[in-house]
Amino acid sequence: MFTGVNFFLTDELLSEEERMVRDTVRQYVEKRFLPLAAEYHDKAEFPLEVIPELAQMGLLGVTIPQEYGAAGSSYYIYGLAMQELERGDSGLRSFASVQGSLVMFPIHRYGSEAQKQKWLPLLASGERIGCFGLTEPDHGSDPGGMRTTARKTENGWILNGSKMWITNAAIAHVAVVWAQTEEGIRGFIVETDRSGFSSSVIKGKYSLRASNTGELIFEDCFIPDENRLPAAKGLSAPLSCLNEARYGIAWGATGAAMACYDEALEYAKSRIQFDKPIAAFQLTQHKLVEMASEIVKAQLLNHQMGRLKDEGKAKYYHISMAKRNNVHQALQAARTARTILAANGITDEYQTVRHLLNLESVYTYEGTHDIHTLIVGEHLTGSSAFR
Ligand code: TGC
Ligand code: FAD
Repeated sequence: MFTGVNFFLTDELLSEEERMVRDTVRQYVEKRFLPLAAEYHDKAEFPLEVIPELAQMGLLGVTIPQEYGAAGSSYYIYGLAMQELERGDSGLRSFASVQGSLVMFPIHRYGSEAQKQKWLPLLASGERIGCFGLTEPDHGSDPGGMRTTARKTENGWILNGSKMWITNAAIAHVAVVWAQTEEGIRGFIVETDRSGFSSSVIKGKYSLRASNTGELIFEDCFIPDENRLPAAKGLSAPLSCLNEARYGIAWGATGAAMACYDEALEYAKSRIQFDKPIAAFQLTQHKLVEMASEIVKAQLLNHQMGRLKDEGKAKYYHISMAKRNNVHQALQAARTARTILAANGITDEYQTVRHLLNLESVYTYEGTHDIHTLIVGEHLTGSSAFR
């Protein structure tokens, strides 16, 4: 049984409730998800069967208030839950991130009361799946340049354009879509059975295979007025949703690092070469110490970020620093763990290589490592280096 990494007694930083939620999700991942993980990675599908179970545990829209059918928990609990889900697979955490932070959050923050009443309970229960369309084929790091348009007509809007690399694209019932209008960028709730809407799956991924990734296409797709998010105005609206998801990713990546470290440590203690466990060689110990040290640092960063977020003091640049650091370190940990597992480390008998492949996507999505460098750099220096 996975017991986490408690080297600096970071478990003592948790309240009883926080520890209980963390342990519940941990056990779920261990007993229910991990036995499925390699199979779904191989099939390149998201395991739809887990959705009602995630909902049951309150993991869809963790911080959305209970009056809308969600858990109404703290951001700290949200973070711990994402850590444990990504200990299983980044695709599992991605599903929860997108549903909660990128679909339910914008509806809750920018939607009308009618939109909230209609959509949030269905999304919290997993009866409806959502996706978030910001990135386009020619606009990834620079979403402000998006070309998808929403043209005003009588009683509604006509959407034209496409969104690329969208998590849940082909399994979603509803998409939160960002488009250029005459008044600037606006957000729309688009049911995926609307005429003029289509989606396709991106095949051939080596990374995040147990996650559905695809394209959204809008061809004169009519959206009624009541589907526009009334309070979402300008690029800051979708960027505010990214802050929520990036927060969860900083915790999640730490979970993936913990999984790789745990697997490498256990392997090193039992694998004998030159008549000794490889854990007894100095070079292996150096690798394990580096991994453990970076995990502890990431845990402490998450802890402070989580407390700040619950106090309303976490700024976008805090979250960027944590996403940047923790994903980078998780990727390093996965690579190092793979070297300890050596040949065995390239098979799906072990989790490490799956995490390693997944983390390549995590390094890129929700703002690449470079973009987060520039976000933090701009805050530190006062000079923007994006353009
Ligand atoms: P810039 O001029 O800096 O900003 C435009 C407006 O937005 C405000 N703003 C923010 N607001 C909230 N949160 C933030 N983090 C914000 N950053 C900026 C800013 O104050 C301004 O407001 P206003 O009122 O003055 O208009 O915009 P820019 O065009 O220069 O771009 C800035 C940049 C590069 C930082 C941003 O565009 C960016 O973050 N790019 C990365 C794109 C990205 O992260 N895409 C993610 C797509 S979703 C995804 O990947 C899901 S994967 C999920 C999963 O499966 O887990
Ligand atoms: P580009 O923006 O083309 O960047 C290419 C390279 O140039 C990168 O190394 C980048 O860091 C660098 N670069 C760019 N600009 C600068 C600069 N100013 N200075 C220095 N270097 C720079 N998007 C969604 O909207 N919704 C989703 O649900 C979603 N899910 C995703 C799931 C997966 C599996 C993946 C891989 C992506 C997903 N994305 C999603 C898209 C993701 O957010 C983008 O891939 C990401 O923002 C980067 O965009 P890009 O791939 O077009 O790279």
